[in-house]
Amino acid sequence: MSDTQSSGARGGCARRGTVQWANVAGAISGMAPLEGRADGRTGQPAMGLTGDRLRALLRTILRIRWYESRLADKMIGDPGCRAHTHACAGQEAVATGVCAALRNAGPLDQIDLVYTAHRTSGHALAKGVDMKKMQAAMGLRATGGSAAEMHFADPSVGFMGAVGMIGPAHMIAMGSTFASRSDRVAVVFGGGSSATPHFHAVMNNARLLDLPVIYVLENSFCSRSAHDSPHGDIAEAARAYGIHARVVDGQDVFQVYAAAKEAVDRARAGAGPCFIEARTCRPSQDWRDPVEIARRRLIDWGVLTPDAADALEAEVKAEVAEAFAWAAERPLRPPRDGLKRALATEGVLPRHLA
Ligand SMILES: Cc1ncc(C[n+]2csc(CCOP(=O)(O)OP(=O)(O)O)c2C)c(N)n1
Repeated sequence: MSDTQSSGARGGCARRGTVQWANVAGAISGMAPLEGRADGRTGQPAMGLTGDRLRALLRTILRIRWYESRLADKMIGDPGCRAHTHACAGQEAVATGVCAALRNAGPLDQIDLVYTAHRTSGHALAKGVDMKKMQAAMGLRATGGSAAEMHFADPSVGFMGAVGMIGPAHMIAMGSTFASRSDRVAVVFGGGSSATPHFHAVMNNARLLDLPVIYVLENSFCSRSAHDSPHGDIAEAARAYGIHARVVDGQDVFQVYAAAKEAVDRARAGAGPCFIEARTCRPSQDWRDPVEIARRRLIDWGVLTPDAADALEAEVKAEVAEAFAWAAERPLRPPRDGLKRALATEGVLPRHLA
C-alpha cells in the first residue's frame, strides 16, 4: 500500500517529539493501580483495568493489524479481488484505546455511538463489528451490507458508519447526541477533517449545547499540515471554543485509553464535549509500532508472558484467515444492487442495465 510509505508519515514521526507530555502525564496520573502482577508484585498503574481487559487491548490492535494486512495482500495479489480501502496501518492503537472506553454492548438505546469517514476497519473492529461480515462488505458480497469501507455501518454495535466525504460525519455525530438526549456518548474520528467547516460548527454547537460528543483527531500528519490551519496545535482550536482538549501519543494504547476514559466520563456526566488529538503515524523507518508498545508493556506488567503473546497473535491470524475464507464463500453482490438505497425510489437501474 503506497500510502503507508508516504513522506508525510515520516514527517509525523519526526514531529511526534512535540507531544504534550505534561497533558499525557496528567491523563494518566491519579489512575487506580492495576491488579497484582503475575509474580505477586504490584503492577504499574494501568487505568484500573483487569488483566483480561488489558490483554483484550493487544488482541484488538492485532486483529486490526492482521485484518488490514491480509486485505492489502489480497488487493495487491488477487486480480479477482473487488475491494477498496484506506488503511489505518500504524494507527491501530487509537481506535482500540478509544473504543475500549465506550459502551459497546447492551440495549441498543444505551450503547455508545461511533462515526467515521476513512480508515474505518480499525474503528469498526474496535467497536465490535463482526470481522466475517465486515470482510463480506469489503469484498462487496451480497451478505455484507450495502457498501464497503467508506459507507460501511453496523448499528447493532453502535458503529454508525462511515461517510465518504471528509467532514459531514461530525455533524451527524453531534446531531445524534442532540436527538438521543441520554447518557450515551458519540465519538467521531477524523483525520484531515479538522480543517473543514464541519469541525468548527461542531466545536461551536457541541459546546453551546454541552453535548456528549467526543472528537478524536487521528493526526498522522498526512492530510493535516501547517498549511491547512492557522493553529500550530489543533487542540488550541478546540480549547478556543471552551472545549476540554488533550494531546496524546496515539501509538500508545494506554495513553489513548486514559484520555478517552476521562473524556467519556466527563461527557456522560453532562460536562459536555471533549477533543482528543492522538498523534500517530504510518509505518516508516523510524516509527514506533503500537503492537510492540502494547506487547512489551503487558509483558513488563506481568499480565502476559512472551509465549502467551505469541499464542495470542497466532489465534488472531487464524481468526483473520477464517473470516476471509467465510467471506469468499458468500455470493457476490450483483452490479444492479449498486444503486439500492442511493435513490429515493428503489428499482431505478443504471441506464445500461435498464
Ligand atoms: C470533502 C472531501 N475532500 C476530499 C476527499 C478525498 N480525500 C482526501 S484525503 C482523503 C483521506 C482522508 O483520510 P483521513 O483519515 O481523514 O486523513 P489522513 O489519515 O489521510 O490524514 C480523502 C478520501 C474526500 N473524501 N472528501
